[in-house]
Amino acid sequence: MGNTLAYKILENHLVEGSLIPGAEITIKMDQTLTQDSTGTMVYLQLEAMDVDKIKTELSVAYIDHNTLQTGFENADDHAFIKSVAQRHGVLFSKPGNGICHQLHLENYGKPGKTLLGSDSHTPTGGGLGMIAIGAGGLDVAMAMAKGTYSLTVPKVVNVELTGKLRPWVSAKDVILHVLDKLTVKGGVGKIVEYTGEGVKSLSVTDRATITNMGAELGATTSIFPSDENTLKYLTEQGRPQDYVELSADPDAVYDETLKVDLSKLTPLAAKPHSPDNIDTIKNIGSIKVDQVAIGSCTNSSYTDLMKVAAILKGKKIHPDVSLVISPGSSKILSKLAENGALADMINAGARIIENACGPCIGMGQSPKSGAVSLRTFNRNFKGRSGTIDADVYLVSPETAAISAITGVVTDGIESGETLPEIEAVDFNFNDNFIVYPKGTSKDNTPVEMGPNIKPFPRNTALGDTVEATVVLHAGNNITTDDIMPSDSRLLPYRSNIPYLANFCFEKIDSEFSARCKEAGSCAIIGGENYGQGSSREHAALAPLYLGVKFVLVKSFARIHRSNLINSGIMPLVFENPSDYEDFSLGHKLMIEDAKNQVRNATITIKDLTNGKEYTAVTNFSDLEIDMILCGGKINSIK
Ligand code: MIC
Ligand code: SF4
Repeated sequence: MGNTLAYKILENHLVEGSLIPGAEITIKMDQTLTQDSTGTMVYLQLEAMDVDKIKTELSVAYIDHNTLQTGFENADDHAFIKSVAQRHGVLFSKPGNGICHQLHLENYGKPGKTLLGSDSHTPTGGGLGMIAIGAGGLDVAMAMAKGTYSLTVPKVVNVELTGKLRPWVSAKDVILHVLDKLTVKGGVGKIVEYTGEGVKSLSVTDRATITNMGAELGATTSIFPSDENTLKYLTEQGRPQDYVELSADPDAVYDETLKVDLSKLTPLAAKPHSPDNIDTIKNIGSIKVDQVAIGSCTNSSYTDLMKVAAILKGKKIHPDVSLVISPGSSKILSKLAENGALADMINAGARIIENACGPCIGMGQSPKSGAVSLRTFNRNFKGRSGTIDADVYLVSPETAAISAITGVVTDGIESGETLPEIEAVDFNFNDNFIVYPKGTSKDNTPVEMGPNIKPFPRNTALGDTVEATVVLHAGNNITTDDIMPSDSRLLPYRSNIPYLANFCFEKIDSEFSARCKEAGSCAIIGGENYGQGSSREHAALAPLYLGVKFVLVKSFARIHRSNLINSGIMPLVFENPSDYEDFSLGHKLMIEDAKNQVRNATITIKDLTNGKEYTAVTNFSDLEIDMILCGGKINSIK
């Protein structure tokens, strides 16, 4: 029986455990990446661990999320990260260099290597044949300190691609189609592995668009083989020596298979307010568009932006549309400037903004009230754009560009326009945005701590009896954007949990933090796929700060579940999902003999308000039990 590519790489990196789905393993982590909005916590934690030498082959700290610098806070965070990076032998990518995932793909990703990133879209690296996983900041700090990462062995889903995409249909439509089939929780506990002759027709950046948005499936990661297209990409980036050929064995056995005929796909969109709310552009019809935003780690590659420039060339943006473009990296922007494509965009009436996450995380460019915004991004959760009543549609760069001209949602195929082939180019090596550390051992560079950088909250060891008041009864698919909103107003406070905690769950329940403070010891009840989306551990740290002891839901998203455990908060799952209905705000809950109960497969929760008893599934590994008993990962290491 042959092996999948994912398991081959995991096997090569196995430090502990065996590759059996559901078992816990520890793997060697070759590389890590951080970005600034999760990075401040990562480096505070790394400092707290007091390590002499980081154990990874390469670690990079990118600055790409908080680049507005509306006050001193963002710039202080950048300076803090730069100083700790310097101390610990971590490469520092200055603001303006571009978006972490695009930059990592261009400059550092290597087929067959493992990468852990404090950002949920780290699986972008799967486009190069890496096992690239998104995780909470503490796990990334640990990976730097120890060179390893522990995870539950995922199942492997095979997406078998045949055929070739038609013009106006692109990689974004492939992943939107997969999201339509598998949904935002369909990938939980799974790796999505792409195979089939259709793979050959997709470039590395196409593949990276697909693996990037695999995060929206809830998957642990997604991966493509490493083949002649990979060599071509690495050669264009000036590093052909990093190429190795990699693929699954021809007789590899998968847990599930989804067949996709690329030639049958049409332009698609994810309608408001979920990445799996998919429809064809044709069905959506000619809705009037107010804003078009092109960029983000999903669709900001050179080829994507060259296609956009070709569509815009000689045309005029519709008078009612604001088109903003944020290139993925400095290399891409400089190429667009050199070859005239940037002028084509500007002359058509596009607004060019910084190479950064920008509007994707609500850092500027919020659309007007009630706007329809077409975005080439990966998430369209309600309010994420910064405008609570905006309708955000996720589309391909081709659909975005043509719609910016027509002013209505437009299917490029129906438009009858021809799309030119984009020629590949070689990029010049440029590391002028990179600050190199002096060495890989800890040096004595002083840590620069601005006044907004506060210590992260720490939990205490689990007590014998846990009593908690229900402070929230939430629905399905709660995102970490719901739990800890992020926009230009709040992102500057990512290193200040006491302040940030005041805004916890703000968008769905403005009384939440006040209620927690009054209750003292709190419990959250939720539905399916609780904590989907971002890897931000702030969605666990703010509840920790507010006194949340456990979260009892129908099911969890992977990264958030880990972040809760890392913070010493118990993630519990209803044994009987219909019990969910019994709970409401103010119920007093009690877990007796908690220290022993957490070691069991299930736990009994008494509801002192209605007098009933409920069973919750724990499913904790030995490492997780230890963290919960100690009150979080840092305590458990100490
Ligand atoms: C996102 O796209 O939601 C973010 C912002 O990149 C997050 C990280 C964060 O919250 O800082 C992610 O995807 O992990
Ligand atoms: Fe940045 Fe958006 Fe990508 Fe998150 S999804 S890393 S905010 S570009």
